[in-house]
Amino acid sequence: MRVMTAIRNIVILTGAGISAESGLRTFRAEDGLWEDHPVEEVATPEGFARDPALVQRFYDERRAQIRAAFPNPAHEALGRLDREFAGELLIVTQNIDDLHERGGARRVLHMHGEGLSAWCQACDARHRWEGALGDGPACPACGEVAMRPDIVWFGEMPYRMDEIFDALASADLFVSIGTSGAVYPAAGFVQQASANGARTLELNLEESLGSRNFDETRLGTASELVPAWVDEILRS
Ligand code: BJW
Repeated sequence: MRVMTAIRNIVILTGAGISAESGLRTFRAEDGLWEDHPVEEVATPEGFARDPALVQRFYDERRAQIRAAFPNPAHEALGRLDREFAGELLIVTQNIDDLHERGGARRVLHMHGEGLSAWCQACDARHRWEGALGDGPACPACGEVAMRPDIVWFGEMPYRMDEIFDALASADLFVSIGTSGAVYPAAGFVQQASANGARTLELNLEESLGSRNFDETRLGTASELVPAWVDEILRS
């Protein structure tokens, strides 16, 4: 058993479960997004090459949903943690929504990209994008019509992996919130953190594929578990 010492360095991994209570659908629940669309159709570069109009429509709809959603108490609690925790903190999110930022968090890394960002395939520029891409807007930087959602699809390299691995190497606490542990490399972070000596905690609605890898799992909704855990950390 590990001896508890003061926590100075926290890495948090979040997944779709933290935004579920804001009305954004998770991926692998019964009402999961992939029901209407097989994953190969909308979340792979091959799917995009095959039918760009369909994929652009799919993400135009997701972008509108993100803009209509609001942060819930779990996002707000992490915003409070970011403001009040004096140590090192990194919130690595797999989510493409901006609810962490709107909940007040600043130290956020979007490893699977951002729904409100567009990436020009002609000049490599990225632009904040709140409207549709399906009607073929020109890139504000180069004028070409070649923009795609700035999302990491299956088979593509997630963003800023070096930063994530550095943070995992020095974390003394790793917390996973609302993720099924089905998608790599994120699903392997718990083992990475653990091997480097971090305590590991999972907060999830139900046991996940990775639960057995955590020192502790707490089951319940993110809007209940996360504020309670943040209180605990800020009191300690
Ligand atoms: C609640 C709650 C509430 C509900 N409160 N909780 C074979 C073996 C191993 C790996 C591979 C393999 N074959 C291929 C791979 C690699 C592949 C992969 O992992 N495939 C798996 C299917 C096996 N991965 C990749 O291709 C990645 N790239 C890659 O690996 O590059 C190479 C590399 C090598 C070495 C180092 C680094 C990289 C890219 C993955 C891209 C994922 N993209 C997506 C879609 C884009 C974003 C979007 O459109 O929104 O990202 S897929 C989708 O899954 C999305 C999510 O971010 C991601 C994770 O899902 P998440 O967040 O866990 O959601 P759910 O729905 O699965 O779970 C929700 C959880 O919440 C559940 O547990 C609920 O219980 C819980 N919950 N309500 C608390 N109220």
